[in-house]
Amino acid sequence: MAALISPGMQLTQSSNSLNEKGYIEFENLIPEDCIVRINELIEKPLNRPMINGRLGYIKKDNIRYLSSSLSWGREIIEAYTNQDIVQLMEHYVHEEVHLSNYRIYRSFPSSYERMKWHVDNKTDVYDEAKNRFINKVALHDKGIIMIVYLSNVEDGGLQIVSGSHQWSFKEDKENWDDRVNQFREQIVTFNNRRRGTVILYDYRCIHRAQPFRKGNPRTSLFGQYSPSFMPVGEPILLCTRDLDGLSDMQKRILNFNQTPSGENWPIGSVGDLVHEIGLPQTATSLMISIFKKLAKKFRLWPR
Ligand SMILES: O=C(O)CCC(=O)C(=O)O
Repeated sequence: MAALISPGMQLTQSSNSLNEKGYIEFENLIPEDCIVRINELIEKPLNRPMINGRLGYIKKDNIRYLSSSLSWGREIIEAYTNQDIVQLMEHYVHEEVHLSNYRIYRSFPSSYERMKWHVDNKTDVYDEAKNRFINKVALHDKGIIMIVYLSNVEDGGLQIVSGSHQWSFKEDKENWDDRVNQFREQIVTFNNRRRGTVILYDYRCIHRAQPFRKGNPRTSLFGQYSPSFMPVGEPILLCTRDLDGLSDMQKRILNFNQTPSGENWPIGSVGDLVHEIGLPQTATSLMISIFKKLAKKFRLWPR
Protein backbone atom coordinates (compact mmCIF):
# COMPACT_ATOMS: atom_id res chain seq x y z
CA MET A 1 0.00 0.00 0.00
CA ALA A 2 1.20 3.51 -0.80
CA ALA A 3 2.39 5.64 2.11
CA LEU A 4 0.05 8.48 3.04
CA ILE A 5 1.77 11.80 3.24
CA SER A 6 0.25 14.74 5.05
CA PRO A 7 -0.32 18.12 3.39
CA GLY A 8 2.07 19.64 5.94
CA MET A 9 4.96 17.75 4.40
CA GLN A 10 7.75 19.89 3.03
CA LEU A 11 7.73 20.68 -0.67
CA THR A 12 11.11 19.07 -1.23
CA GLN A 13 10.10 15.90 0.64
CA SER A 14 6.96 15.56 -1.49
CA SER A 15 8.95 16.23 -4.63
CA ASN A 16 11.50 13.59 -3.56
CA SER A 17 8.71 11.05 -3.20
CA LEU A 18 7.59 11.86 -6.74
CA ASN A 19 11.19 11.49 -7.92
CA GLU A 20 11.72 8.17 -6.24
CA LYS A 21 8.41 6.32 -6.70
CA GLY A 22 6.74 8.44 -9.36
CA TYR A 23 3.68 9.22 -7.23
CA ILE A 24 2.45 10.78 -4.02
CA GLU A 25 -0.89 10.55 -2.24
CA PHE A 26 -2.70 13.04 0.00
CA GLU A 27 -5.76 12.93 2.18
CA ASN A 28 -7.61 16.14 3.05
CA LEU A 29 -5.66 18.36 0.65
CA ILE A 30 -8.90 19.54 -0.95
CA PRO A 31 -11.40 20.61 1.75
CA GLU A 32 -14.27 18.18 2.37
CA ASP A 33 -16.92 20.87 1.74
CA CYS A 34 -15.41 21.48 -1.72
CA ILE A 35 -15.64 17.75 -2.52
CA VAL A 36 -19.27 17.68 -1.31
CA ARG A 37 -20.14 20.72 -3.42
CA ILE A 38 -18.46 19.29 -6.54
CA ASN A 39 -20.52 16.13 -6.11
CA GLU A 40 -23.70 18.22 -5.89
CA LEU A 41 -22.78 20.13 -9.05
CA ILE A 42 -22.06 17.09 -11.20
CA GLU A 43 -24.76 14.65 -10.12
CA LYS A 44 -27.54 15.84 -12.41
CA PRO A 45 -25.47 16.07 -15.64
CA LEU A 46 -23.82 12.72 -14.87
CA ASN A 47 -27.29 11.22 -15.14
CA ARG A 48 -28.38 12.55 -18.52
CA PRO A 49 -26.60 11.88 -21.79
CA MET A 50 -25.47 14.90 -23.78
CA ILE A 51 -27.91 15.24 -26.68
CA ASN A 52 -28.17 17.92 -29.31
CA GLY A 53 -26.10 20.50 -27.41
CA ARG A 54 -27.65 19.98 -23.97
CA LEU A 55 -24.73 19.27 -21.68
CA GLY A 56 -24.68 15.99 -19.81
CA TYR A 57 -22.41 12.98 -20.05
CA ILE A 58 -20.66 11.33 -23.00
CA LYS A 59 -20.56 7.55 -22.81
CA LYS A 60 -17.50 5.60 -23.85
CA ASP A 61 -17.01 1.96 -22.89
CA ASN A 62 -18.02 1.57 -19.22
CA ILE A 63 -17.45 5.25 -18.38
CA ARG A 64 -19.62 8.38 -18.35
CA TYR A 65 -17.56 11.53 -19.03
CA LEU A 66 -19.02 14.84 -17.93
CA SER A 67 -19.09 17.28 -20.84
CA SER A 68 -17.28 20.61 -20.29
CA SER A 69 -16.20 19.36 -16.86
CA LEU A 70 -14.81 22.72 -15.74
CA SER A 71 -17.98 24.66 -16.48
CA TRP A 72 -20.21 23.33 -13.70
CA GLY A 73 -18.99 25.48 -10.82
CA ARG A 74 -16.21 27.52 -9.28
CA GLU A 75 -15.33 24.74 -6.79
CA ILE A 76 -14.25 22.58 -9.73
CA ILE A 77 -11.93 25.34 -10.96
CA GLU A 78 -10.54 25.72 -7.42
CA ALA A 79 -9.78 21.99 -7.23
CA TYR A 80 -7.96 22.08 -10.57
CA THR A 81 -5.93 25.13 -9.59
CA ASN A 82 -5.20 24.35 -5.93
CA GLN A 83 -2.16 26.45 -5.04
CA ASP A 84 -0.33 23.76 -3.00
CA ILE A 85 -0.77 21.22 -5.76
CA VAL A 86 0.39 23.56 -8.53
CA GLN A 87 3.40 24.62 -6.45
CA LEU A 88 4.42 20.99 -5.92
CA MET A 89 3.97 20.16 -9.61
CA GLU A 90 6.11 23.08 -10.75
CA HIS A 91 8.77 22.31 -8.18
CA TYR A 92 8.93 18.74 -9.50
CA VAL A 93 8.77 19.51 -13.21
CA HIS A 94 11.15 22.53 -12.98
CA GLU A 95 8.86 24.38 -15.40
CA GLU A 96 5.58 26.23 -15.36
CA VAL A 97 2.74 23.83 -16.10
CA HIS A 98 -0.69 24.18 -17.68
CA LEU A 99 -3.79 22.01 -17.76
CA SER A 100 -3.60 20.10 -21.03
CA ASN A 101 -6.27 17.41 -20.50
CA TYR A 102 -9.09 17.21 -17.98
CA ARG A 103 -12.22 15.26 -17.25
CA ILE A 104 -14.64 14.26 -14.53
CA TYR A 105 -15.96 10.75 -15.03
CA ARG A 106 -17.88 7.90 -13.48
CA SER A 107 -16.70 4.34 -14.17
CA PHE A 108 -19.09 1.43 -13.88
CA PRO A 109 -18.23 -2.19 -13.12
CA SER A 110 -17.83 -4.27 -16.28
CA SER A 111 -16.95 -7.86 -16.98
CA TYR A 112 -15.21 -7.07 -20.27
CA GLU A 113 -13.95 -3.45 -20.40
CA ARG A 114 -10.26 -3.03 -19.55
CA MET A 115 -8.06 0.04 -19.69
CA LYS A 116 -4.63 -0.68 -21.19
CA TRP A 117 -1.46 -0.19 -19.16
CA HIS A 118 -0.16 3.04 -20.67
CA VAL A 119 1.89 6.21 -20.28
CA ASP A 120 0.69 9.76 -21.01
CA ASN A 121 3.86 11.56 -22.09
CA LYS A 122 2.37 12.10 -25.50
CA THR A 123 0.48 14.44 -27.77
CA ASP A 124 -2.98 13.58 -29.01
CA VAL A 125 -4.08 15.39 -32.11
CA TYR A 126 -7.48 14.93 -33.69
CA ASP A 127 -7.28 13.79 -37.30
CA GLU A 128 -10.39 15.04 -39.10
CA ALA A 129 -9.87 12.79 -42.12
CA LYS A 130 -9.44 9.62 -40.07
CA ASN A 131 -12.03 10.79 -37.54
CA ARG A 132 -9.96 9.81 -34.52
CA PHE A 133 -7.25 10.99 -32.14
CA ILE A 134 -3.68 10.20 -33.18
CA ASN A 135 -1.33 9.75 -30.21
CA LYS A 136 2.42 10.25 -30.41
CA VAL A 137 4.73 9.50 -27.50
CA ALA A 138 6.91 12.52 -26.60
CA LEU A 139 10.06 11.15 -24.98
CA HIS A 140 11.10 14.52 -23.50
CA ASP A 141 7.69 15.27 -21.96
CA LYS A 142 7.62 15.19 -18.16
CA GLY A 143 4.52 16.30 -16.27
CA ILE A 144 1.99 15.33 -13.63
CA ILE A 145 -1.48 13.82 -13.59
CA MET A 146 -3.75 14.54 -10.65
CA ILE A 147 -6.60 12.18 -9.82
CA VAL A 148 -9.05 13.16 -7.09
CA TYR A 149 -11.49 10.50 -5.94
CA LEU A 150 -14.94 12.07 -5.70
CA SER A 151 -16.45 8.85 -4.36
CA ASN A 152 -15.14 6.29 -1.89
CA VAL A 153 -13.23 3.74 -3.94
CA GLU A 154 -13.11 0.09 -2.85
CA ASP A 155 -12.38 -1.46 -6.22
CA GLY A 156 -11.44 -0.30 -9.72
CA GLY A 157 -8.93 2.26 -8.42
CA LEU A 158 -5.88 3.74 -10.09
CA GLN A 159 -2.89 1.40 -10.49
CA ILE A 160 0.66 2.66 -10.95
CA VAL A 161 3.89 0.78 -11.63
CA SER A 162 6.11 2.22 -8.95
CA GLY A 163 9.34 3.72 -10.29
CA SER A 164 8.44 3.17 -13.95
CA HIS A 165 8.86 6.90 -14.74
CA GLN A 166 12.60 6.25 -14.48
CA TRP A 167 12.71 3.83 -17.42
CA SER A 168 9.49 3.89 -19.49
CA PHE A 169 10.46 7.05 -21.41
CA LYS A 170 13.51 5.36 -22.88
CA GLU A 171 11.19 3.53 -25.29
CA ASP A 172 8.82 5.01 -27.81
CA LYS A 173 5.95 2.97 -26.40
CA GLU A 174 2.51 4.09 -25.20
CA ASN A 175 0.82 0.77 -24.37
CA TRP A 176 2.53 -1.72 -22.08
CA ASP A 177 0.08 -4.62 -21.75
CA ASP A 178 2.59 -6.95 -23.39
CA ARG A 179 5.16 -6.33 -20.61
CA VAL A 180 3.01 -6.83 -17.54
CA ASN A 181 5.01 -9.89 -16.44
CA GLN A 182 8.07 -7.69 -16.12
CA PHE A 183 6.49 -5.14 -13.77
CA ARG A 184 3.77 -7.08 -11.92
CA GLU A 185 5.66 -6.91 -8.62
CA GLN A 186 5.89 -3.10 -8.73
CA ILE A 187 2.15 -2.47 -9.17
CA VAL A 188 0.59 -0.24 -6.51
CA THR A 189 -3.23 -0.21 -6.38
CA PHE A 190 -5.13 2.72 -4.89
CA ASN A 191 -8.22 0.87 -3.67
CA ASN A 192 -10.05 1.28 -0.36
CA ARG A 193 -9.59 5.02 -0.33
CA ARG A 194 -11.96 7.70 0.89
CA ARG A 195 -13.45 10.34 -1.36
CA GLY A 196 -11.20 13.39 -1.38
CA THR A 197 -8.04 11.31 -1.81
CA VAL A 198 -5.64 13.09 -4.17
CA ILE A 199 -3.04 11.10 -6.12
CA LEU A 200 -0.35 12.90 -8.11
CA TYR A 201 1.90 10.94 -10.44
CA ASP A 202 4.56 11.54 -13.03
CA TYR A 203 2.65 10.70 -16.19
CA ARG A 204 5.58 8.74 -17.59
CA CYS A 205 4.67 6.09 -14.99
CA ILE A 206 2.94 3.08 -16.49
CA HIS A 207 -0.61 3.12 -15.11
CA ARG A 208 -4.25 2.26 -15.70
CA ALA A 209 -7.58 2.02 -13.87
CA GLN A 210 -7.94 -1.45 -12.37
CA PRO A 211 -10.69 -3.38 -14.17
CA PHE A 212 -13.59 -4.21 -11.80
CA ARG A 213 -16.54 -6.51 -12.29
CA LYS A 214 -18.82 -5.54 -9.43
CA GLY A 215 -19.31 -3.01 -6.69
CA ASN A 216 -20.01 0.70 -6.67
CA PRO A 217 -19.28 3.05 -9.56
CA ARG A 218 -16.18 5.20 -9.13
CA THR A 219 -16.35 8.98 -9.68
CA SER A 220 -13.07 10.82 -10.28
CA LEU A 221 -11.59 14.13 -11.37
CA PHE A 222 -8.58 13.90 -13.71
CA GLY A 223 -6.19 16.67 -14.69
CA GLN A 224 -3.06 16.38 -16.80
CA TYR A 225 -0.53 19.19 -16.25
CA SER A 226 2.09 19.58 -18.94
CA PRO A 227 5.24 21.69 -19.03
CA SER A 228 5.05 24.95 -20.96
CA PHE A 229 7.01 23.61 -23.95
CA MET A 230 4.28 21.04 -24.65
CA PRO A 231 1.16 21.96 -26.70
CA VAL A 232 -1.75 23.77 -25.00
CA GLY A 233 -4.09 20.77 -25.18
CA GLU A 234 -7.86 20.54 -24.93
CA PRO A 235 -10.19 23.56 -25.15
CA ILE A 236 -11.15 24.74 -21.66
CA LEU A 237 -14.78 25.83 -21.53
CA LEU A 238 -15.84 27.87 -18.49
CA CYS A 239 -19.07 29.51 -17.34
CA THR A 240 -18.96 33.34 -17.09
CA ARG A 241 -20.49 33.02 -13.58
CA ASP A 242 -17.16 31.60 -12.37
CA LEU A 243 -14.59 34.03 -13.78
CA ASP A 244 -14.56 36.92 -11.31
CA GLY A 245 -11.42 37.17 -9.21
CA LEU A 246 -9.43 34.34 -10.79
CA SER A 247 -5.75 34.87 -9.97
CA ASP A 248 -3.01 35.17 -12.58
CA MET A 249 -1.82 31.70 -11.60
CA GLN A 250 -5.30 30.25 -12.16
CA LYS A 251 -5.58 31.94 -15.55
CA ARG A 252 -2.19 30.60 -16.53
CA ILE A 253 -3.05 27.03 -15.52
CA LEU A 254 -6.36 27.31 -17.42
CA ASN A 255 -4.65 28.58 -20.61
CA PHE A 256 -6.35 31.99 -20.79
CA ASN A 257 -5.65 33.61 -24.19
CA GLN A 258 -4.09 30.42 -25.55
CA THR A 259 -5.41 28.56 -28.56
CA PRO A 260 -6.22 24.91 -27.86
CA SER A 261 -4.13 22.40 -29.78
CA GLY A 262 -6.73 19.64 -29.79
CA GLU A 263 -10.31 18.67 -29.19
CA ASN A 264 -12.05 17.61 -26.01
CA TRP A 265 -11.69 13.91 -25.36
CA PRO A 266 -13.65 11.71 -25.66
CA ILE A 267 -15.83 12.32 -28.67
CA GLY A 268 -18.85 10.09 -28.24
CA SER A 269 -19.94 7.71 -30.95
CA VAL A 270 -23.46 7.61 -32.36
CA GLY A 271 -23.53 3.89 -31.52
CA ASP A 272 -22.82 4.54 -27.84
CA LEU A 273 -25.49 7.26 -27.71
CA VAL A 274 -28.07 5.04 -29.37
CA HIS A 275 -27.35 2.35 -26.81
CA GLU A 276 -27.43 4.87 -23.97
CA ILE A 277 -30.83 6.35 -24.80
CA GLY A 278 -32.28 2.94 -25.58
CA LEU A 279 -33.07 3.65 -29.23
CA PRO A 280 -34.08 0.04 -29.94
CA GLN A 281 -37.06 0.74 -27.70
CA THR A 282 -37.63 4.13 -29.34
CA ALA A 283 -37.37 2.56 -32.78
CA THR A 284 -39.99 0.01 -31.81
CA SER A 285 -42.37 2.73 -30.61
CA LEU A 286 -41.65 4.64 -33.83
CA MET A 287 -42.60 1.61 -35.90
CA ILE A 288 -45.77 1.10 -33.86
CA SER A 289 -46.75 4.72 -34.36
CA ILE A 290 -46.15 4.50 -38.16
CA PHE A 291 -48.16 1.27 -38.24
CA LYS A 292 -51.02 2.95 -36.33
CA LYS A 293 -51.01 5.94 -38.72
CA LEU A 294 -51.15 3.66 -41.75
CA ALA A 295 -53.85 1.56 -40.13
CA LYS A 296 -55.88 4.71 -39.43
CA LYS A 297 -55.38 5.97 -42.95
CA PHE A 298 -56.65 2.74 -44.43
CA ARG A 299 -59.35 2.51 -41.72
CA LEU A 300 -57.99 -0.75 -40.34
CA TRP A 301 -57.63 0.59 -36.79
CA PRO A 302 -59.27 1.49 -34.46
CA ARG A 303 -62.43 -0.20 -35.51
O1 LIG B 1 -8.89 6.64 -13.78
C1 LIG B 1 -7.80 6.10 -13.63
O2 LIG B 1 -7.55 5.41 -12.61
C2 LIG B 1 -6.73 6.21 -14.66
C3 LIG B 1 -7.12 7.13 -15.76
C4 LIG B 1 -6.15 7.13 -16.88
O3 LIG B 1 -5.10 6.58 -16.85
C5 LIG B 1 -6.52 7.84 -18.12
O4 LIG B 1 -7.66 8.30 -18.26
O5 LIG B 1 -5.63 7.97 -18.99
